[in-house]
Amino acid sequence: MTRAAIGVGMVGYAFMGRAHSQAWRNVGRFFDVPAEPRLAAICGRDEAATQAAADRLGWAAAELDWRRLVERDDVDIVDVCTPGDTHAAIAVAALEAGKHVLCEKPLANTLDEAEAMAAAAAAAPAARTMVAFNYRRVPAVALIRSLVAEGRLGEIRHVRARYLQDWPLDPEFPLLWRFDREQAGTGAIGDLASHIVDLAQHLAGRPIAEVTALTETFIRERPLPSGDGRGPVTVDDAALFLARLEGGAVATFEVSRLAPGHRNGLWIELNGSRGSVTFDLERLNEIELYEAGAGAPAEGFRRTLVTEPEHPYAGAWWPPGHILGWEHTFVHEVRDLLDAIGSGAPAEPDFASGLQVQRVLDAVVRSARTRRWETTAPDGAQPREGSVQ
Ligand code: SOE
Repeated sequence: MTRAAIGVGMVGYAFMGRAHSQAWRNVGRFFDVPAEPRLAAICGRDEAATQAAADRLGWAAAELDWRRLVERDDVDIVDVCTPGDTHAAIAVAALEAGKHVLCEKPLANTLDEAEAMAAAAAAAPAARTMVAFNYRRVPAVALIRSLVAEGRLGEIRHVRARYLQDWPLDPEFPLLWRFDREQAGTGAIGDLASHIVDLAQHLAGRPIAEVTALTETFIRERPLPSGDGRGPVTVDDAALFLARLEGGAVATFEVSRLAPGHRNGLWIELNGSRGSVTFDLERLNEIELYEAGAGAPAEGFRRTLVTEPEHPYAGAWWPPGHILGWEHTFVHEVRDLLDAIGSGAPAEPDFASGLQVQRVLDAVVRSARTRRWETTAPDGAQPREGSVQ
């Protein structure tokens, strides 16, 4: 059977561009998607590099101006894989042109931009939007979400999350865009905390209502990429914060880019009134589940390998025990977006969910500055009485 085709245009071709390209290429090989992605065009500013990326990653054409990419008739989905300072302009233009949009995280660099993006999405109800919080699409994480939704852990009381990396540990590591507030908005907050804030809210099924935070920049200047002197780091290296979720759960978060030995260490635990569950990205095929009531001597955390056909996403791949990796999360992400486009159901997390994460990140930045609890409410109002106990 021949499937309908759907055209994809991607802006950016670096790390995330490569990860997303592989997802668009492979999704139809493994999942029964309603339309087969056609890799219509990829866009970048450097002509030779963009053409080389098109050839290597399998895109039919190379564009040098994202406005032209967005206007192309053969592009139905615009995939935004650029630094945060360009997300809003590209995504809003794409939505106004009637395209579906997949956008890398965090949704934007500022709350104003995120609000504009969510408003553009609301004004284009036929378009599906999705923020690329890919860790929701680890089968083990998706399984945790269903266990929580079924009530297997009882009422969620604690969420405990950290995301630690060490790639810029060397003070001689260059001052890339990720260290520049103009281009990246924030440092570990936008890059790393955005993921665990999204996971915490998604897994607990409740939004964060207020936070109290501290941030630190340990390495305050780095060599300029040109090799010509040094420049200031204008973002955070690390952030720690406490949060209250609506409905009474409490949470702790820690993110750092300067945690030696932690290459890409995302870890999250939820404790409910009846059980606990933990997930560690460095062992991403597993969960550790504790369910109270088994009684001695069987009571304790139990490891489950999440590769059975009945587990989320896993059945589309290999036989049980044939483990999956990081790149599969992007395949799952575009599968879910294509399904939403096909069915007309909302994609998740959409721009409204991305905006909620942005409100939390904004409250973290404010709280680190004011040294007070800060609300995530849009109008700055304190959480409604009773919503946070
Ligand atoms: C770098 O810190 C990075 O690539 C993040 O930008 C990604 O979102 C994360 O998934 C892996 O680390």
